Amino acid sequence: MSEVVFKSGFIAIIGRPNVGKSTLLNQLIGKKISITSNKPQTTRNRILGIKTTETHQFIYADTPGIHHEHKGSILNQRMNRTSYAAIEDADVNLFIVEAGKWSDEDESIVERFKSTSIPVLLVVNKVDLMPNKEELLPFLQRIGSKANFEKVLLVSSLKGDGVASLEEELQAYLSFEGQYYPAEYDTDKSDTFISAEIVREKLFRMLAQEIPYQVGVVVDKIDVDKRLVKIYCTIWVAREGQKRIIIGKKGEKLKKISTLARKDMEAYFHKKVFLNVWIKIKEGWIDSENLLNQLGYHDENG
Ligand SMILES: Nc1nc2c(ncn2[C@@H]2O[C@H](COP(=O)(O)OP(=O)(O)O)[C@@H](O)[C@H]2O)c(=O)[nH]1
Ligand SMILES: [Mg+2]
Repeated sequence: MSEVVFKSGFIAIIGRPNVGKSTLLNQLIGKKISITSNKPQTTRNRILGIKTTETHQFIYADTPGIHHEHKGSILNQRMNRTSYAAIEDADVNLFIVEAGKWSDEDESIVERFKSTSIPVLLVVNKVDLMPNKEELLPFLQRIGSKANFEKVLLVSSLKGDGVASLEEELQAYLSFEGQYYPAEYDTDKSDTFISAEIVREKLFRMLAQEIPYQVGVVVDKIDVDKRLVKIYCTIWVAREGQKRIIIGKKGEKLKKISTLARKDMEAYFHKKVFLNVWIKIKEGWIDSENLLNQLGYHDENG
């Protein structure tokens, strides 16, 4: 009988904004690690989700969506570079697309993949929105031949369909004979980072189109007691008007954002949470190298 060798590896989750990358990561890990919303570019950093089984350690990198750069801020450019770096760091890449949809942005990501020798699995997500699988066939034929994909897999990240077989397929690509992270780790991110992300998710979900993109969240301090976690956080905005919108009439919007965030934090920490949120104005933070570093958007290329 041959002995089973434990194997680990990195899997990058790549695709244009809003195709469901973060939803897929959370489904693969079985816990909310990466925030999601129906607005593109909710994810700004590379976030690792780690799953350890008896025989394998899967290290998934959720990435910001790759988008056209023409009118990009420094933050936007950094997000693209983060995603490109993840492609090159992986043992295998998952190229996530939306069932029945194909755009120029998908096309330019394919071009990226053509210039690397790292294997790519094509993952067609949101198949729950196309219950008639026959309608999907012409689409699969058209995009399946765009590059040298190892496999084509159909999933619904929202419902979880196809996610277990995706994990099974991935085993073959994990090449390191050992373990990178302790088995109990499910992310590489700190409590500070995850807490700030939770607040950011609520801003994305509660505010109209433009504003969430101009907002940064920093958790300044976390005090962990036996039964209570105290979290002090600052929302950075670019203008006075944005501050007013976030606060809302009689402070109601901010109160709602804080309450929703606190509930998610309590689920994450398994403890009661006291959350204190400040809003501060700093003009042009989105193009300030300094503040971006402070907020944790490090330039992956140096
Ligand atoms: N119907 C459906 N919606 C999905 C699925 N996966 C993600 N979504 C939704 O698509 C939107 C974008 O998801 P998100 O994970 O934030 O996308 P990302 O920008 O690629 O990380 C959210 O509103 C998700 O709920 C899916 O399999 N089916
Ligand atoms: Mg995302």
